[in-house]
Amino acid sequence: MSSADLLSLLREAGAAWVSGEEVSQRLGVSRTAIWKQIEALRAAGYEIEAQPRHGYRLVATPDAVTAAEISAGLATRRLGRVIEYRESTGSTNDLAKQLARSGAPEGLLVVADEQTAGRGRLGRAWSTPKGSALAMSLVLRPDLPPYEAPRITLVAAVAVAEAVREVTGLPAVIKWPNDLQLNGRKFCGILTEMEADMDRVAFIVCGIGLNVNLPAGSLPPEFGATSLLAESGAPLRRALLAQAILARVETAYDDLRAGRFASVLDRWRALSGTLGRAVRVLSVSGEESLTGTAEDVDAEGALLVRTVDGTLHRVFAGEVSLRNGSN
Ligand code: BT5
Repeated sequence: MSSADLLSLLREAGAAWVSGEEVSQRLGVSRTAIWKQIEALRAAGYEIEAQPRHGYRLVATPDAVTAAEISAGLATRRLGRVIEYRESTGSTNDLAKQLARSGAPEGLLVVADEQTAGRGRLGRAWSTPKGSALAMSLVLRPDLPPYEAPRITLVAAVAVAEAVREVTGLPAVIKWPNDLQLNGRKFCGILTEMEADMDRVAFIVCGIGLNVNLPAGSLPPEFGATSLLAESGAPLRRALLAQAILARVETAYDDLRAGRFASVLDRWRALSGTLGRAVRVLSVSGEESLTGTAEDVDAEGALLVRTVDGTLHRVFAGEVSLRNGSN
């Protein structure tokens, strides 16, 4: 018996007591073994009442992103059905890539309570303080040519924006190419990486970093960052948000695989804070910039920017800043 088995039994019972005898019978273990697992669960932050006459009762669960917490109530069919949890790891994207290389199936989720070397694009760092953020990476094996891989970033951005709106009611918007913002401040970043040959993607790792319960002011001001807690004033159970995100990613990913990517793009457009705005796009090297109006995003994830001379430019990478506005 693992503590996860005991936990699901207690969860099943809800607010009711489960007798020691029932636990012993259903899990086929001794009272002493049960007690050891109760202690292990308590050490992990679960509040469990124990009374000789009644048995055991689950009173409170910690805000954990463990496999047990994310699995309980997860409504997906394929994504996140297998979870690799780490209390602390360098980068969940790195671990997911390593597992994908050794054959991890589509849908594997790597999640960590803390990242010590979280990564953004172009070798930038991503902060994931312990106990308050969501850092997770999905292994996907879509049948796509490599140039269509950026679609996965659009899929994830739509899914996160929809999930955050659903769970918190906050008006999350997407900022091209891979940020999500609230009130012009970034609370989530997406890092999509792939391994491919010339024609086909071997696997994609889609990493999502989200500031959930970070207190306002806990990140350096130059990040222009915010968190869901800072915006709503209410702490949120991270596992609940992870479940909502996974469910939304699965739907959008199914749309992509079934030839309905146009519907994902339409939702991206509707959730975008970039389209229709006057923008300045700085190239990856930081040496060139383009000023114009962000007109649209295309099926390869490129931003279409119209400059004053009327030319439409396809921009594949870069940093966007909104003119006459904040970030
Ligand atoms: C991103 O890069 O926004 C992608 C971040 C992806 C993180 C996830 S977490 C799970 C998975 N495992 C990983 O190792 N990575 C993925 P980029 O657009 O390059 O933005 C990076 C910049 O955002 C940094 O240079 C900082 O300015 C800022 N930043 C760093 N940490 C932040 C945070 N927690 N919240 C908001 N901004 C942050």
